[in-house]
Amino acid sequence: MTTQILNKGVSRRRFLSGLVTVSAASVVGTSLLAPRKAMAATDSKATFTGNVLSGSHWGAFRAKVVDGVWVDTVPFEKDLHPTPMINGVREVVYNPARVKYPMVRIDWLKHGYKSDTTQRGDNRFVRVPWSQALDFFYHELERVQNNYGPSALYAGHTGWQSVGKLHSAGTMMMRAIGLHGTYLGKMGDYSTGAAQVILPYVAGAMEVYEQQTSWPLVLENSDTIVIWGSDPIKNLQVGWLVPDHSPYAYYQELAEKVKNKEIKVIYVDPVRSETQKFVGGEQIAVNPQTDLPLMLAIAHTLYTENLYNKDFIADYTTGFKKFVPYLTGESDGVEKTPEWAEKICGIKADEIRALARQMASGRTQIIGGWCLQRMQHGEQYAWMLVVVAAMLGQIGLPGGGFGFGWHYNDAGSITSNGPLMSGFSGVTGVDPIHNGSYKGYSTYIPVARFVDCIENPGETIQWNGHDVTFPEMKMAIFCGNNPFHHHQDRNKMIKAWRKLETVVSVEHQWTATCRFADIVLPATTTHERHDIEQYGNHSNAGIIALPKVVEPMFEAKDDFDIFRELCRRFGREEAFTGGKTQMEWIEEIYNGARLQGRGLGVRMPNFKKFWDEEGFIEFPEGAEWVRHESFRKEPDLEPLGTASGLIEIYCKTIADMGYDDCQGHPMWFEKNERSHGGPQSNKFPLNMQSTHPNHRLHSQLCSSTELRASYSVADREPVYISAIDAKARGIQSGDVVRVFNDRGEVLAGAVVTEDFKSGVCRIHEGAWYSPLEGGKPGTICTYGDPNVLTQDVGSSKLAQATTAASAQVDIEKYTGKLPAITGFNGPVEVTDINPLFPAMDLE
Ligand SMILES: Nc1nc2c(c(=O)[nH]1)N[C@H]1C(S)=C(S)[C@@H](COP(=O)(O)OP(=O)(O)OC[C@H]3O[C@@H](n4cnc5c(=O)[nH]c(N)nc54)[C@H](O)[C@@H]3O)O[C@H]1N2
Ligand SMILES: Nc1nc2c(c(=O)[nH]1)N[C@H]1C(S)=C(S)[C@@H](COP(=O)(O)OP(=O)(O)OC[C@H]3O[C@@H](n4cnc5c(=O)[nH]c(N)nc54)[C@H](O)[C@@H]3O)O[C@H]1N2
Ligand SMILES: [Mo]
Repeated sequence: MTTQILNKGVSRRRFLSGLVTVSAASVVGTSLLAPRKAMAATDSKATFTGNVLSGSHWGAFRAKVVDGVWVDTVPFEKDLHPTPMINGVREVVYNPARVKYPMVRIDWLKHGYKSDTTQRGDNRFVRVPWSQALDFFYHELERVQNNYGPSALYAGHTGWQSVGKLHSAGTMMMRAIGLHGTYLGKMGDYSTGAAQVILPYVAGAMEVYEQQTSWPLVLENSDTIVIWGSDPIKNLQVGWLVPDHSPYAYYQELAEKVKNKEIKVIYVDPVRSETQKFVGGEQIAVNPQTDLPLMLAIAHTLYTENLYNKDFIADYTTGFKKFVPYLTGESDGVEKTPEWAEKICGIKADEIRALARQMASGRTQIIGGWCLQRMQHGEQYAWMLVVVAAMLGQIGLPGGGFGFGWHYNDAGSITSNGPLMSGFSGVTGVDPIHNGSYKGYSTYIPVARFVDCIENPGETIQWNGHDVTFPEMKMAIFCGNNPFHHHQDRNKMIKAWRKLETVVSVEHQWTATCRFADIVLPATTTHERHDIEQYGNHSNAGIIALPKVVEPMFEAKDDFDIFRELCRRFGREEAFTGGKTQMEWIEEIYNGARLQGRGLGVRMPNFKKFWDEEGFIEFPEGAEWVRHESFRKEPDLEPLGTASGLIEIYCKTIADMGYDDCQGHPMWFEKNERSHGGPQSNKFPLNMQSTHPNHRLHSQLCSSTELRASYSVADREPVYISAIDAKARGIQSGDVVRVFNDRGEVLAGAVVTEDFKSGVCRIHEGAWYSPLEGGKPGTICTYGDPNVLTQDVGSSKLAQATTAASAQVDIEKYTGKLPAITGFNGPVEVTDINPLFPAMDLE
């Protein structure tokens, strides 16, 4: 998929070719392995030359610094499978989109909260002094709390920020704003919004973020592994904490076993994934959004051919009897046979039967991804996968059952015996100054419905058995996330945004969210401040120091200092800092782990030795582990967290909510738009995936110019299109194309590929929104943001999660004059206005 675009005359010197699987020691020069004495917290950096060990969402690395400038990046020698993205991290510090100074949108500077909000997005800003920007921020908090109360202030919406136990940008924001007043919060996230709501009812836990069975046990015990809509090789490149990439070694072993026919791996995916290319195996190229019919037909086969585990169903589940009439068609007149499913999902009935028999023929591990729950009725996929696993009866056995988190956070690695570090806390126990009334509005909203909330104040929706009444949002604060990348239906969003009086963005990259903000505050990157982080996610392989690599650029301040100074304005500075400096916080976090380590028999050096000399501590390896094993061994003593303590194939709690779009057992619901003969497919025949990027973390690194040049096509974000669909449209690799539907249009660079089934295309999420006419709804995006094309409706009344994956588009060759790409150059600075004497009435 990526190979055609990796040779564009860009200097390839820096880029590793694919995942580096050789021992990194052969890549790392000996000088890099020397102790890091020179990097003490107190050292002057301006002229520093040397190597700094640090970490990121993309892994740990040694930064090569010359005269205070970060010039090169070498993967950490303990990371045997570093991602090529590590080379883009340096460019987070140095790129044209860095937020350099506090900036205020010109019309907001003139008229404050009464500004002309239709100008938002035109990207004209005025540089102001820090003190003034923070005065504005504080003034707006006061005004909104006094005039409207907490429900008008939205400040709990967080995102992928950066690693570091201290500098958690979202936590800093919530701690500081929470000291000033209460505010409107959010529930759930974009990642697993549907699965995390339904799985606790069905399987007793969220399942998505939990550790999975240790890979060595899977490799030893599984006969078949079914990877259902998941791409671990692509997605394990990043981690919420610093990833150690240790699972890649197991995927290599798996590839060996596939080659030797010891394990069969089957991918249910409309696309030949990076994992399939890495591991090998067979693909069931299901039509997009039709996995439920396929799963139901598997269940039907298991049932009618008597291949299901009756003892497991009897002892560990509840409600099977209420589900069977749906399978047989007794309840709705439609028998869920493979022949029925074939017409919808595009997989031959015989192939479906063979798949069901294969799964029942031995030990089968089911690995489910999350994209399938990021679509309409996404809850059904998660539920039905558990039901199929329950019918196979191997839940809790090594190498059997289901798992929903294998592609995330080093899952399947062996968790160490080390202590876990705590972090900076979002709550202080100190009362806020303002604690006003929510006036009958909800105190929280489901996160993916936040634009609906702005658009429809007063409206009541259903969410997880509750009424949620949208308040009238007036002010929103974003810190460590990028809603103008992550939210769906950009043009709807731009229109709704105009209702907000004041938007604050704390950022180090001039994202589209900054363009659509009123006050922009420049933050430092991780690499311009000190911090500490866990090395390895589920593996918790150790602790790594994240010392400053370079001095802060321009006027950037640490989130800690930004919010500390904000809190000073209302007398809560001490409450915010807890009376500690940043280094004291880092030391305390370390010492907490050190103390815990003693109880575990893990000896750690004192903080000074760790920080000044070692910089990295490795924990002793822990024991292998099997997910759901305790439940299987002792269902009475270790019940699941469901109402019945059992797996709920029929769930009374959900049935009692009375929702039409999520009922008492898993079902197939038609989508409002779908490819392959589904609704809207005549008009917009291609399902557009906006899966997670192979070359980025969401929108992060998109502004890394050199890295972007390694994958962009004609300077645009790639759109992957099947050879058949490309031929029918006269499109070739390298062409600039227009991707469009009734919601909007984007330009993108075509990559024609045999990896995609006809009727499916893909633009990775996170491509920066780059409007031709900034702020104008409907304007074409010159770079290729897929969220111009996605729809913004909830998955169902149960979870109200994002449905980004339910999007239909068409593509044509673009023959017009090519517009320049607008997204990556920062703001248009207006200088003929005196920022110190704004016309704005601060009342
Ligand atoms: N169409 C479509 N849309 C999607 C998805 C999809 O699959 N398809 N996936 C969704 C999912 S699962 C997710 S998790 C979201 C991700 O959505 P986000 O979390 O909003 O995405 P990021 O691009 O990681 O945004 C993080 C922002 O924080 C900034 N940042 C980094 N470090 C710091 C810091 O130290 N301080 C401050 N103040 N800022 C910092 C970065 O520059 C970046 O702009 O996207 C969602 N959107
Ligand atoms: N490189 C990289 N890794 C990441 C991230 C990143 O931004 N970059 N983000 C991280 C985050 S925050 C999250 S939430 C996770 C996301 O993890 P997921 O949501 O699981 O990942 P995606 O990459 O969106 O999609 C996974 C697979 O679903 C398949 N798929 C799409 N539609 C269908 C369908 O209709 N049926 C079937 N059967 N399969 C389908 C896609 O082809 C793809 O192979 O990834 C994490 N890992
Ligand atoms: Mo996510």
